Amino acid sequence: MLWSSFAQASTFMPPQATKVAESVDNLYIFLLVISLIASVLVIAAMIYFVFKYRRKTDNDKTAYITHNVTAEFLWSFIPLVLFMVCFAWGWKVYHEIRTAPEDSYEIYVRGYKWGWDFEYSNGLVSPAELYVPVGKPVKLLMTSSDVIHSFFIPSFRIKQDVVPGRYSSLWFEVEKPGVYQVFCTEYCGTSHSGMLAKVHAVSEEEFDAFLSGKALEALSPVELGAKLYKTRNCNTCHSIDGSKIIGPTFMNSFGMQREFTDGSTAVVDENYLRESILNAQKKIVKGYPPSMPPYQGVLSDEDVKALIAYIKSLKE
Ligand code: HEC
Ligand SMILES: [Cu+2]
Repeated sequence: MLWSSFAQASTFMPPQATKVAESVDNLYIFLLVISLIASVLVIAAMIYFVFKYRRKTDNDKTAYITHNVTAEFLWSFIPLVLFMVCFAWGWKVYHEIRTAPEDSYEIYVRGYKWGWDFEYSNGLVSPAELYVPVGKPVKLLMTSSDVIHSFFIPSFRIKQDVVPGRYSSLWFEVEKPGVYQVFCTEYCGTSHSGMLAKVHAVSEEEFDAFLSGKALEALSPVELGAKLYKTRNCNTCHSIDGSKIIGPTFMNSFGMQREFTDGSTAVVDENYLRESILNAQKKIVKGYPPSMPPYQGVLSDEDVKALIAYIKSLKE
């Protein structure tokens, strides 16, 4: 549709991947256009009156004006009509965004500091990668295991707070296959900006293959660890090239001697890595802040094993 591609181009929005995105943009550009027209009219009238009614001589007198029914009616009635249009249109789009179709495919979402887990009806848990079938309505049931987060997919024009202790929901139907970015849009601490995920909108067959878990099992522990390092956002605090970010680098860390804030020391071995990943607060490495979140209950034994294998592999 011409209007809607105009809407997208003129608002600098990311590509519209859903029908809802189109509806949101259309309303948005309507608001933008009428605001623009109103501003031009008001400012033009103002400039015109400034010249027309300016004080011309020292003893100019202001005319005695009581009121003007026509003018007063028009400046009330025209905005009223415009506001009612915005209200009705907005309500329609809001309704579209809030009501998930009955036959939606349900996926559970868990937000935590700092990442997203997606859980499917067959028990498969996918960190940071949300796979959905194209052309089918999908409903997300979302909760948080710590603080308030917010789930935002710009290309779908939808966003919803994710709150501990209750479920909130969102729905969408992706029209075009592709990969779309997810952001957390509620400031939630140090790595809030790294709290990212990707939506993979794939064909029905690819979705079924993903659900059967084939793609995941094919990874070796080191490969899985490398993947978790990114999807679990370890990379926001730990580098793998020797540089210091927020935490120590993983490069060459295995086998090193570590000194802790309480004066004790330890060699970096498998058990130390395991404890550091699951409960970093137990031993704080000297010279670093105690800012690493605990991963107990977040990462599975399998995940921890893979991360350790990955850290061990980073030697030069
Ligand atoms: C918010 C930043 C942050 C995130 C995210 C984070 N860490 Fe850490 N990590 C730290 C800091 C800071 C330290 C050093 C202080 C300490 O010992 O707790 C540390 C220490 C460690 C240590 C001990 C390192 C050593 O060389 O002694 C390991 C192992 C570790 N983190 C693994 C991980 C893994 C695996 C992840 C991802 C699942 C992760 N961290 C995510 C900040 C972070
Ligand atoms: Cu967040």
